[in-house]
Amino acid sequence: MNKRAMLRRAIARNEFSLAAGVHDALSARIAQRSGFQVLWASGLGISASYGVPDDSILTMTEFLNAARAMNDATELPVLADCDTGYGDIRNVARMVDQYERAGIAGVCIEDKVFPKRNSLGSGAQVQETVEAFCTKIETAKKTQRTSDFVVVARIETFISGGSKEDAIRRADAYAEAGADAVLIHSKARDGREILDFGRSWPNKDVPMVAVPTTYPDISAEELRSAGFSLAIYANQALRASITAMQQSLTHISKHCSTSQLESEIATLGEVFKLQV
Ligand code: SPV
Ligand code: MG
Repeated sequence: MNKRAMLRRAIARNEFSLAAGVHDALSARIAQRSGFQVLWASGLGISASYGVPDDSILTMTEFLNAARAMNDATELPVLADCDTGYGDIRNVARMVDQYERAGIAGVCIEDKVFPKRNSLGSGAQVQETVEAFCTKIETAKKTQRTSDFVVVARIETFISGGSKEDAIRRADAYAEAGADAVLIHSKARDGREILDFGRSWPNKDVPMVAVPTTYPDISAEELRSAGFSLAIYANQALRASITAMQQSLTHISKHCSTSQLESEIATLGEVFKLQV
């Protein structure tokens, strides 16, 4: 099965899958070996790997190169976080053309105005009009050459303080414009608005995606029961690696030795196994 068909199957309404947010080929391989079905080429993760904010600072080419490396290194389908589509509809058309040529299974674009700010940070969150974003989705769907390329529409209503009614209105409009799935994002700590949205959206054909970062007490199983098909664990690998690197490097600089650390860190043999 090709990777686009794999992604379609992974997110089908009657299926449930887990995606790991990754930022390079190495983290993508580790996610594959850990049992995930889908890779999320995280804009936050890729930006962090360059040491810059996730605020539309990197170019499309830098995000694409990272997604291509993940795709080439694994058998898993890559769903690429493409922020706002990197500009207006002409940027969206170029983006779809380039990601599709690189073999990426699908792209996700969010209904915020370019340049966007990371959804979980303190920056202002400015949403596109429904009409403007529908034009972006239509452009993406018209541009794709392969019928199974996936376009996910991400709704930032809850991120920008909007209502459930607005989120549902947008989900309906984006589905009508041709989106293959909708991602509903939230920064609430209890996850209630996400579960509520999942249970209330009447569309039973278009898959729903959630990103349980700020609401870790909601399990993947609860998301599944609320009607979601994909849970994206977008930044846990990045955060785990930051903690591990900080602890190990602080240990070495303090003790000027690695003898007490060796059993805590991956062996070179494990590194070599990830390089095949
Ligand atoms: C990402 O991983 O880049 C995302 C999810 O878009 S979030 O950081 O929550 O916006
Ligand atoms: Mg992102």
